[in-house]
Formats: sequence, C-alpha cells, structure tokens
Amino acid sequence: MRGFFITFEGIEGSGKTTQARALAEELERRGIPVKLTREPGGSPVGDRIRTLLLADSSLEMSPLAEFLLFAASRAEHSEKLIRPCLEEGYVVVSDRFADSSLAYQGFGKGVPESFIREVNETAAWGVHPDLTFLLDISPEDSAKRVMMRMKAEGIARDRLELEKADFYRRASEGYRSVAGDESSRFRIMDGTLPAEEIRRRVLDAVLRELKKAGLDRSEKGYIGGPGY
Ligand code: T5A
Repeated sequence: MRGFFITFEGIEGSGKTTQARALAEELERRGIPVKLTREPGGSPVGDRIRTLLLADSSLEMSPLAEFLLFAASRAEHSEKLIRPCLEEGYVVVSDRFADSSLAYQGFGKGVPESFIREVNETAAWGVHPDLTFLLDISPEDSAKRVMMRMKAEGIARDRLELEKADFYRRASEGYRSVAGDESSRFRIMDGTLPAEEIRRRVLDAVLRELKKAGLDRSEKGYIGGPGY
C-alpha cells in the first residue's frame, strides 16, 4: 500500500484526540493528503456500533461480545475507509485501532490475547499501523482529565468511562506490554507533558518516518508515489 498508517493509543483522557487532530491539521497544512478517523466508528455502520458500545445500557455486556462488536466496527472501518485511503496514498491518522482491543478487552477484561490477535488480523483486512503513538498517563490523571472535561461540557458519563480504576491500570500495563513487544512501531510519549510539546515530538517522529518511507515530499502528487 502506498500510504502511511498512524494510530494513537492510550487510556481515556490521555490526549489522543487532541494529538490526532493536531497532527492531521499540520500534515494538511503541509499539503500532505491526510485522512483523520477513529475507532470505534470511522464508517456509517461503525458509528452505529459506537453508539451501541458507548451506551450506559451496554455496561453489563460480556467482554467477548464487546470485543466482537469492536472487531465488527474495525472490519467495516478497515475495508471501507482505511485500506482504500492507504491504496490511494493518503496518510491515515486513526484515534485508536486494534491495539485498543488488546489493552482493554484482552489485558483489561481477560479475553484471550491470541484470539484477539487472530480476529484483529482478519478484521483489519491486511492493514497494520506503520507507526503508533502510545500516550502514557496514569489512571489517576486519566480520571481527573475525564471528569474535568465532562464537567466543563456538562455531559453525562458514558458506560466505558464508568469502568473501574483497576481495569484502567490493567489496560495501561497492557499497552506498555504490547508496545514493548513491538518497539519498532511504537513511540511512547509522556502524556503529562504540555500538549504543545507532545504535538512537536509527534510531528518530528512522523516527518522522520515519512522520510524513511520515501513519503516526505509534500507537493501535491508526490506522496504515495507517482500517479497519486
Ligand atoms: N475501546 C475502543 C475498547 O474498549 N476497545 C477497542 O477496541 C476500542 C477501539 C472509546 C472507548 O472505547 C474503548 C476505549 C474507550 O473507552 P472514546 O469516547 O473514543 O471511547 O474515548 P477515548 O478514545 O478514550 O477518548 P477521550 O476523549 O476520553 O480521551 P483522549 O482522546 O485520549 O483525550 P482528549 O484529547 O480528548 O483529551 C482529554 C482532555 O484532556 C485535555 C484535553 O483538553 C481534554 O480536556 N488534554 C490535556 N491536558 C493536559 N495536558 C495534555 N497534554 C493534554 N492533552 C489533552
């Protein structure tokens, strides 16, 4: 595939959305074709699955059913959006992807890791992130940020944000374990740094990797090779 796939991972409130948006805006500003997306979601069916998964009424859903729904959203997202965009030479930036299932449903809730990896592989339609930023913050900082944001926005808590602190600790450790196993793909960022400093570090890393991949020329028509 001619494009480049970047994912942002981390527990709630770690700053993924802030950084994914900032990166996409900066790449666009530089004339690099970019597609910003997220999981769960990223397609009409994925968005419907997102609504189902994030509803309070789904709080008691079994971890296996929950994982299969995330995987269903991933299958749609990968087939309908990520893969076609990568084939056309876009840089795709996704706020969460397959590693979220390993951290949350695997390490966090005990769905067997080998099963998650196998289903993820099929659901992703051969798509693998080229670069993943893990925004690392403690479950305590995560809870503080989420509560502050919800208070500021006057919104009710959704079901996944009602999960328990020890669950977030396991998910967080899971992320570090996955990042350790795939250290060439992962960049672990201290999520407690100022957002602007993280933004700068992320951009540096992305530009370096695009250059290595021969995708650094941002004039229209060059990213992804001739013919884009
Ligand atoms: N899920 C998802 C699974 O369980 N399995 C899966 O396979 C998948 C794909 C998604 C939920 O689904 C679960 C994980 C989640 O529980 P969501 O609504 O998309 O739900 O939730 P999150 O992805 O966790 O998004 P959040 O918005 O909660 O967190 P973000 O995106 O990490 O953080 P962000 O950027 O929105 O920032 C949160 C707050 O912190 C501030 C921001 O201004 C904002 O107020 N902030 C900072 N403050 C200080 N310093 C910084 N560096 C800051 N960066 C941001």
